[in-house]
Amino acid sequence: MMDLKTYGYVEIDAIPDGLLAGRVTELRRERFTVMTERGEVTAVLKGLFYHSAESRADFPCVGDFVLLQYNESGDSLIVTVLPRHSKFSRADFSGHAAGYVRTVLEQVVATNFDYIFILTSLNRDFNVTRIMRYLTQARQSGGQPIIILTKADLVEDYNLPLAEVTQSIPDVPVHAISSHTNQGLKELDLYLRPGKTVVFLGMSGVGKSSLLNALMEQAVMKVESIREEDSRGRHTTTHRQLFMLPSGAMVIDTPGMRELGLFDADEGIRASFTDVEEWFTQCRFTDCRHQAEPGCAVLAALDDGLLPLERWEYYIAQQHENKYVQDKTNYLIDKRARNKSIAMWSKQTKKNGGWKK
Ligand SMILES: Nc1nc2c(ncn2[C@@H]2O[C@H](COP(=O)(O)OP(=O)(O)OP(=O)(O)O)[C@@H](O)[C@H]2O)c(=O)[nH]1
Ligand SMILES: [Mg+2]
Ligand SMILES: [Zn+2]
Repeated sequence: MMDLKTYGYVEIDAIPDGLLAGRVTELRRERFTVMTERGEVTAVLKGLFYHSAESRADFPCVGDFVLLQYNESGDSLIVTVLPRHSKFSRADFSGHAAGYVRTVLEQVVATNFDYIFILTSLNRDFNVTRIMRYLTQARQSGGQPIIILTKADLVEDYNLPLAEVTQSIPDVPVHAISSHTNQGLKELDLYLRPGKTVVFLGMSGVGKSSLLNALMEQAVMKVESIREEDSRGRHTTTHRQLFMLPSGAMVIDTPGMRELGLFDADEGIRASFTDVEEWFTQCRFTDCRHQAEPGCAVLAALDDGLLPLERWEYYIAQQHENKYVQDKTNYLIDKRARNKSIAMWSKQTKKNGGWKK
């Protein structure tokens, strides 16, 4: 018998008769692996799920605690997803054909984690702006972001990039590590405590699965070499999976993302850029666009060097990225509403005996 509590904290008042609680550890296509007190079971969604869920984001995801109808001889049925205490989502640009984005959906990457490890390689691809893009999203997930600089063994001196990160992002812990030499891994014990869950995020090839393997002290995930010169990852990991480390902490390994769309990231931007937005309150006009307005505190701060130009540019870049996703989403919602009204209208017309009476 396994105690589900070791798989993280979950508040379950009373489990209805005949149902079993568990945590989703793996998702491949439509089939879930769920850790329960009866051990690992495979499960699918109960049919009612497809009718009651309002969006795909309500579907169970790796990290979720669920209730299921246990089936001894086949797939169990997931009937409920329990409330999430954290969630990381990205905008999913599926249906992306010939530069034409057809759908932007919220894709939930992982849930119920305590920490988000944002991994970036110290190789040539090192880029602080990219870390900040992940950070914006991570800050509103409900988990605590930690920045992990990987492949420290590939650079002679990582103190420079390390300083660059701590300067741009003063409030988030940063660790430089190597999964090949185990350098810096001990520092991570701080987070990898029993019952805690960590999700690994970062571009393909940065070494997420390598870090997992190093922490597991065995190869549980496939790792494939990349060309370090141009850092093109091979998208080796293709599904998400939760592992329990020897320490009793859990890690969710994820596939590297091609692009990280921000999803409704307004709040995250506010959290990330309080030092920038503080200047806004000092502009002469409340509707200042900080472009050429007289009495603009942002322009003055840029002039005086009190607000570093790079910092301001990061902020603008982030705003644009977010607006892009929002516009796409609004467009879709408008379109959906329009289609719905057309459908209702034609139904009504039919009921009234057709268009021409
Ligand atoms: N030198 C060095 N190479 C590393 C280190 N960690 C990972 N690598 C290499 O980087 C390449 C990619 O590693 P993976 O662990 O597969 O990367 P990933 O982030 O899981 O990639 P995806 O699954 O595609 O998202 C492999 O060749 C690893 O051996 C490290 O600490 N040092
Ligand atoms: Mg991987
Ligand atoms: Zn201004």
